[in-house]
Amino acid sequence: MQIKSFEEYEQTYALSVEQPETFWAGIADNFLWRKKWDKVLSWNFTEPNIKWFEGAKLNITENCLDRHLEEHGDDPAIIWEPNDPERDSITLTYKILHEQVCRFANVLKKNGVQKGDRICIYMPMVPELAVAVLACARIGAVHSVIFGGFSAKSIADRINDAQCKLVITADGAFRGAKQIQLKEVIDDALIGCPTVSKVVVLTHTRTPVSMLKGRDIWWEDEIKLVDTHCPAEEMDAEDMLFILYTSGSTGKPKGVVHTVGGYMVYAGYTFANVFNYKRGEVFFCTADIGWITGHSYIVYGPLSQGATTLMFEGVPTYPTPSRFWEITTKHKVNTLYTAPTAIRSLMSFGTDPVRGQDLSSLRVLGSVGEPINEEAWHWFDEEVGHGKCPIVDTWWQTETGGLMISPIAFVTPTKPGYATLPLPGVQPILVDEQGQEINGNDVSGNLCIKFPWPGMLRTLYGDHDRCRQTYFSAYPELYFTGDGCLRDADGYYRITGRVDDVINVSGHRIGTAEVENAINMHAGVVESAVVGYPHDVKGQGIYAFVIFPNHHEDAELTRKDILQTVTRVIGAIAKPDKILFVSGLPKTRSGKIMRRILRKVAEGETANLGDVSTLLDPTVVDEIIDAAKQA
Ligand code: 6R9
Repeated sequence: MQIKSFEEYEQTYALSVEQPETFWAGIADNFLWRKKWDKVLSWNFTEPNIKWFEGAKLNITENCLDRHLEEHGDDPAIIWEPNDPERDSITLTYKILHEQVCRFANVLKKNGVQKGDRICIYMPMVPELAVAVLACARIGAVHSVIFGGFSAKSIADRINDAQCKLVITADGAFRGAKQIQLKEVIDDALIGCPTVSKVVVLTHTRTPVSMLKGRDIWWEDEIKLVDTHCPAEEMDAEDMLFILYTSGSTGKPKGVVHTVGGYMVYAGYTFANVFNYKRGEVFFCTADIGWITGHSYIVYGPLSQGATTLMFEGVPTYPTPSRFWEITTKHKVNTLYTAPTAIRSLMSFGTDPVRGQDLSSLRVLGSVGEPINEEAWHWFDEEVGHGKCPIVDTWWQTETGGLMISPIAFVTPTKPGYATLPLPGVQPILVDEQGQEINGNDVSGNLCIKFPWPGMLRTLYGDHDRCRQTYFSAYPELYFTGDGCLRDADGYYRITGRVDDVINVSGHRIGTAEVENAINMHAGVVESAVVGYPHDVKGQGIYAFVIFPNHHEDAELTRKDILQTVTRVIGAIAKPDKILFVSGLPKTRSGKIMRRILRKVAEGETANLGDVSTLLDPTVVDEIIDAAKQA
């Protein structure tokens, strides 16, 4: 499946556009199917209705596990590096991972889980998390993994939206110097979740936890009661594989749905190609499995290719800012796939931490999650890659399932800040506000995709109409990404950032409306408006303008109360970096908040605010500018 030269890329790309079905059938032939498809693709972007490999039967875990056993059963599948460098790392071979997955799948079955049931997973970055994900897939249960930074309320909303039957969690998680009480958060969440009848709890931090009789069971006890024989459930290509919640323009998170066949082919194909993975190499993706990057490039993509995937429990700066480089040295990492925010944060510690380590094993570097600024790109290139490792700047989304616009390592000439060119099968187009295609080069517009690819989302769980409205209605017959983009004179793509009300904080998507809703829940808050602003490390920070007429004399105290509320309602990841108390918000006569103005204020660019004549009360702007200057 690997493309070896730029010429071959061009030919492959042309084939993928001219004969998409032939192209993808050829790729899909590299996977294990119990029965091949009757039809490669049927689609329309109006409803939308997208089906890949219709009629095919398979189980993704047979591709990720069983098919490697005979020849590569003793190869390492997962290397786990704990938060605490003093603790031993753990290696699971394909044989052992297969056994553990089968065993845990039997635990799920024994506890009443059936094909199609939704399972919530809220776990630390430990091998059992990958085991839990794959065990669901083994028996056809739909996993919904929730990142460990979300609050009880966020979890409850997600569990209720998907009507989950069972939750898999752990007592706690280690994150750097901190401990997170996962089970306690789940206990709080489940007060409002009538559909959950069982909770499986893994022991990890050994913090005391409450175990409710009849509901809560220990992972370690359960696996003793079952054996390791668990035939894989036969799935249709279009059966649901997982739901993953992500933020959008409105307050309510969206349950993005991916299906088995297309997702597998897409995650596997993009992994093998873009990173130029060679068997035996160690692939280190620093994301958490709670995000799409972890789903596709820690679990499914690498394992489908028989790769060795490294799972790291901790954070880049613990116990010191050389942790990533120590891990690279210790496990002879060949590919390091991380986020610009991590690079910027590590850059701020200077070159000592990185120069002290042996990074000679590195062959390919990757970036994901947000635009990478040139300074970070060069630092990554020079200090980490020593000028010899291609950097693949991979643009994609939860909704796309896998990489979309990205260099292919050793094939596509790279350019700092550019995701470069579309991968085979991906047909990007730039449109103006009216939806007219913008042709030619040296142009910019809104990024859309005009033809389906196997990894694309199929629906939003329980709300197909919202899926249509969000992605397929802005521009008829196109998938709208929500990103702005430019195409330079060479035809290279550079993603410039979201054009909707989503902000990207440390590579995490956060909806401004979600944060506003959370702030507004705090007693005393009349109204709020949230915008993003440039932040040196996080990429974007969260700036909240809050109307709070009678706040505490000590404004700092009220600010902390608001932060606490946001942490309760969404989770610590959504805490505003700045809160400005104002007496009014700039609104149009029809009552819409003019965020454009607030964005300028947040950026500190108040000299040229543009036209404010449509405002109901233009004087609030002066007041806000004054308040911002004093803050
Ligand atoms: C994979 C992932 C998706 C949003 C996306 C865009 C931003 C991701 C990027 C990038 C510039 C890149 N984004 N990769 N922007 N260059 N290489 O991050 O998924 O969490 O759904 O976020 O992230 O704005 O629309 P997700």
